[in-house]
Amino acid sequence: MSKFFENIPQIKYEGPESKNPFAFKYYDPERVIMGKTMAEHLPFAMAWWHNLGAAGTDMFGRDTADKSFGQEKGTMAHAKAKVDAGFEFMQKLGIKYFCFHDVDLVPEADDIKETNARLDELSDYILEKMKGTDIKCLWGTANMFSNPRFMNGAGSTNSADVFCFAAAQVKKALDITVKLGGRGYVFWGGREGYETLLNTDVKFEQENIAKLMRLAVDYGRSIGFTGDFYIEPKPKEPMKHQYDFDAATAIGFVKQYGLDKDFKMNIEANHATLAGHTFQHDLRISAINGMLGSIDANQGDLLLGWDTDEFPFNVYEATMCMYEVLKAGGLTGGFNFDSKNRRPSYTFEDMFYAFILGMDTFALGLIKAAEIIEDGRIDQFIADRYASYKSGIGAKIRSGETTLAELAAYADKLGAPALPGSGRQEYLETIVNNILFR
Ligand code: XUL
Ligand code: CO
Repeated sequence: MSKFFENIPQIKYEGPESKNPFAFKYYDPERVIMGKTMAEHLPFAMAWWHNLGAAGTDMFGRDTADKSFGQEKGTMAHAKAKVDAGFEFMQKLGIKYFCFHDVDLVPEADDIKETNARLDELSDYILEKMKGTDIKCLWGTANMFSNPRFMNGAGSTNSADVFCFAAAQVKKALDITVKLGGRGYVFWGGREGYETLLNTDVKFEQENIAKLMRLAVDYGRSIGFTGDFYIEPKPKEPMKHQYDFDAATAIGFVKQYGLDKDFKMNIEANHATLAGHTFQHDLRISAINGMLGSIDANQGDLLLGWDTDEFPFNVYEATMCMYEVLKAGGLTGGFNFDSKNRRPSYTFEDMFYAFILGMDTFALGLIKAAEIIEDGRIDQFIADRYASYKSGIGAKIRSGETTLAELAAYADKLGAPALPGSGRQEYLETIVNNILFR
């Protein structure tokens, strides 16, 4: 094994009383909760781009972290050193999955044939590395937003040549995902949107995005990809308006274009909050449509209007997330830390602290969500709240055995109906606090 992180010990579970910064306080992979181990509930993944690539550059300043891993950046030697560092990192934390964009793996060449040859070489190297470990690919994707050719989108571009280029990248990214045993394939439409309607044919662009997705499904199935395709909704940034605004919009889109058998949602916390929702909201909307597939685990800063991709720290949010995941019966995907260290946290130790924080936050969320469900008071309250639909006129409404005229006649007899009953929000929030802090 490589030795990039030789000063960092193997990260183990030591429990909430531990003061060891290189230990889990809540993530105990073997602990059984509601019939499954924590490791089964929480298939954590490392995002290749943030963890092995992002070095702190922002719009006002350059890198603060050294992610050269002893090689010159932009070379295949560097790409391989990232594989070595990534596997050492995942093994030290007990992380079983990784996610990648094509150009996270290798430096992009001017000619796509050369980029694809590099991807073949590097994926062979990863496959070799995977042997003897239990590390696998969670999902792959194509970066169709960084290169200037995608300035007007990929599926939604005005240029048929650029559309073909996007198709070529999707094809290769699918090949590599299948080769690495990926569970899923993601479409995040960072530039699938518009800056101004004055130059945009929205219907035409949306039809073309759907065509690219259909072509991807057909090709993926033809090469033996049996996993889920995911849309990762986001309302804006980099575009002013992105078509996959939120879960509800993206679900409507896949249903409209007949893609709903093959697609689920990959919900990112910080994208949901940018759309003006809670993380829990987009998880619930996906789950009730049978489309809660995977999660990009991070958190935003509600004081800032952009995608800060912070490591998850908010235990309330994580608890409500895990409540939705448990209720939905789990994910077909996993929990990808689409999160990056803050710019001043530039050391290798910080990379480990960040993952320990994120994994412990979700582990604690899982423990608390299971306690809320097992406690039962919230579920009971919700069941009671809708009890008027269990019998009588309510049951007829639910079963569809009534007419508007019958309901109007029923209302006539009521005079003024009673108030619908207290929502008891504060009582319910007290239950959550009580379970969180007992
Ligand atoms: C960008 C984002 C992407 C996707 C994959 O906001 O979340 O990294 O997860 O393209
Ligand atoms: Co993401």
